[in-house]
Amino acid sequence: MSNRRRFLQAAAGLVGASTVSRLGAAGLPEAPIQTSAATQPPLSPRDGRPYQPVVTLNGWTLPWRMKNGVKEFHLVAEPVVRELAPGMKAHLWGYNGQSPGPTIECVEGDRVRIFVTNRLPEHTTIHWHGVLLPNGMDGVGGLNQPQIKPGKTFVYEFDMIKSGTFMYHPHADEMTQMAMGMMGFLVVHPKNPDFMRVDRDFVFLLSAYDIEPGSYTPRVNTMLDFNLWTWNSRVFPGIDPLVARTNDRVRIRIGNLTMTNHPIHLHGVDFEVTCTDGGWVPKSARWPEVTTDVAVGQMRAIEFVAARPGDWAFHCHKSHHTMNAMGHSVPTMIGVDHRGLVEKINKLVPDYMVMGERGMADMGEMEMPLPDNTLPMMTGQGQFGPIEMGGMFTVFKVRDDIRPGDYRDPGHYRYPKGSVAYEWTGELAPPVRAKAPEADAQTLKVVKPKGHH
Ligand SMILES: [Cu+2]
Repeated sequence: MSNRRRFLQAAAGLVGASTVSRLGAAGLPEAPIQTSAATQPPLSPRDGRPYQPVVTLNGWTLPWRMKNGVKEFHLVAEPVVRELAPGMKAHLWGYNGQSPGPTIECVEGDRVRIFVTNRLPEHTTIHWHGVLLPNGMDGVGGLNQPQIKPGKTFVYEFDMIKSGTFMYHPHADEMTQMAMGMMGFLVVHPKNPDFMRVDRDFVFLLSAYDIEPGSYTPRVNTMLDFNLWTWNSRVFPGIDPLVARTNDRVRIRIGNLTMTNHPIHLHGVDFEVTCTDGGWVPKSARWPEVTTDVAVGQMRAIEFVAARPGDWAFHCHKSHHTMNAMGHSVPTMIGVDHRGLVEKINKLVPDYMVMGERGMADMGEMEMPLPDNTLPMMTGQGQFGPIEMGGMFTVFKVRDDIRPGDYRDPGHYRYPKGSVAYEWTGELAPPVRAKAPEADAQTLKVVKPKGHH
């Protein structure tokens, strides 16, 4: 190799290291990195077809560049540090500085070119879940393409022939890479911006981690006993509220890439499922719900009019999924009388506390000594006291005075006078208990099947 060629290569290396955008202009689009876990404002399209952008809960949308009519994106698969909630960080794998990766948004009819650079210690690929595309772009390592080795960049290019909500995730060492947080949303907006138009459009992915209290890295071999149930790799109270103005039409798109189903429940409205990862649901095929089960590998978009102002709970209905890291082997102590026991044990173990002899609600206020980098099991403070929730829980906040495009937390709801449940302080009559009628007692006769003793 000549000295001149060596000099040119060194110069090119310098350019690449110092100015990302100049490198982009030379060939590869730049790969923006986002490390904040705050919900970023929607990214309105600068060029290309117009659309109404989505808001990624505690996340962001990946900027693109237009090159000769093709939308170019650059994803970088890499180790990331993600704050799950204030007080706990996790060492995960993700894309462009975060887990989940940035949301990719484009429009039906777009041709997209997605560069994928692998900065992980092992090979990877990306599968575009739900997208109708040529077989060689489907991203199943070994089946459709060679895996992307560490340090290498692959290019995926295809036409978005159908609008809807899709996901992306590796199809290489999936168990490890998805347990480490590698996933993202892919939203294809309809070519007609008035089709299925809403005022607010939120997206988030369900993921789950098994992180031993006091440690940082998920255990990747866990099958079911996960201890952190997350929305966009965040747990309550680290999940931002979803904010809407009274009478806004709202869509919430929820993708599930955990190992179990999640019945997602919203208070204060009835909604319809209007889209799955298979496409839009025709009006005639929808029915009203207040909970929709999102199975593994599914996306459900729910839609409704935010008719009632207030602070409405929004959560997974599996009660263990609204808890943060907990020991699964804690015995149930309801009804067990511990009087005198604590004092005795405290002589041996100074920090010992009795848990749950009247239920577990005290956990919401309990200031137990926790290992470093560990969240309380349930937490979050409301205007009336501890909310006693963790995990997959947040608040849907509807207010009359929210401006279009404003997603900031409006604070606690100010209840109109006399509209909150209150304590009864009058007389209490003794309870009248019903007696079992004689007739019922007679029919309660146990008949043993013949041949049994
Ligand atoms: Cu759940």
